[in-house]
Amino acid sequence: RETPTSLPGFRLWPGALDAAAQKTLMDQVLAAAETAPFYRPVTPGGRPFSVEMTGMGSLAWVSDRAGYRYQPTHPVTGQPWPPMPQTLLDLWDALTGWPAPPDACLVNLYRGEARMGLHQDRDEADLTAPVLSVSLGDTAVFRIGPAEGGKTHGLKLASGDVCALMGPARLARHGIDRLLTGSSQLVPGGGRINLTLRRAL
Ligand code: MD3
Ligand code: FE
Repeated sequence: RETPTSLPGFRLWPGALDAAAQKTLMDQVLAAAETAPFYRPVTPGGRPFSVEMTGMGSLAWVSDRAGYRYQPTHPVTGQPWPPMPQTLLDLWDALTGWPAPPDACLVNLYRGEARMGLHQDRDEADLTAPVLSVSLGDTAVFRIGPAEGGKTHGLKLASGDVCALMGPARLARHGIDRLLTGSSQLVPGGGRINLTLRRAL
């Protein structure tokens, strides 16, 4: 698969997780969702996201009428987020080499027509720290372009693919156009799960 050479700081590891590792991680996410169920956030304007979300780790990103922020508790249950699986901490170390561990994992669930519009991730305190993304389940068409705007590049993210956004790519505009529904059987009931590991604080 081709990677966008025009975006220094974007790295893609196709098939970084083999089938067994994908299944293990899927089971860990499903176990976490038992105590921290997927919920549908709303924008500050009150518009529901088409993506459902939950989190793991000491913090996770939330959105509601009060705005976007990282918080230590699930917005529906009020309970702390479940811990980040060690496998994800190890993956962060191996692929980013960043000296500090991620403190937040946002878990996005896409089903059917769910998508995510082009945006920048800038709610984290330290925008020099990388973001690591792990895709599970159906393949998605991911779009990424320069922070300043301009031409974007579409590429497929398949189950087991991992990408990192670091340095000059950290403020890239990016989103998910659509799913290739039925391309994987990994997510029970179908769809795609994306995990993003970050340093929020
Ligand atoms: C590029 N998630 O959670 S992951 C998000 O597939 C988000 O659910 C998408 O965008 C998803 O904010 C895309 C790939 C990704 C994640 C973070 C980035 C790309 C990024 C941060 C900066 C630049
Ligand atoms: Fe994002």
